[in-house]
Amino acid sequence: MDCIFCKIAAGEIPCKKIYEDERVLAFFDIQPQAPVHALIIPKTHVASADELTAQTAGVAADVFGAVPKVARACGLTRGYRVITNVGEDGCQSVRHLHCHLLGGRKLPEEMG
Ligand code: DGP
Repeated sequence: MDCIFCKIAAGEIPCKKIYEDERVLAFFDIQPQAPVHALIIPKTHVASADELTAQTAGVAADVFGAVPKVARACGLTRGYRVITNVGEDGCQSVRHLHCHLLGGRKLPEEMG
């Protein structure tokens, strides 16, 4: 499968790693939109939140379970935002489920 995040998870494409365990990987976004902009991905390929099922919901739990660890590793003591884009209207450019973790400044109130 030609998936850039699968290749990053497999170590075939380098990244600036923040956190890793057996099921998830977190690394800095290549196009940061905040002083801290991390991505958290499952090592298992799921295309987006829209593809989740009762059988694969644990993949989302793994990603969300890593959120506080990544936030602490990034020093985000004042809060942050977690976003997952889905599909064309959601402006999802990489079709591998991922959370954006944004922080390091007061973020705009607007969400869309
Ligand atoms: P989204 O638009 O929600 O699918 O976000 C995908 C993000 O992935 C986007 O902010 C840019 C980032 N990205 C794409 N390719 C790479 C890469 O090769 N390395 C890193 N670190 N980030 C990438």
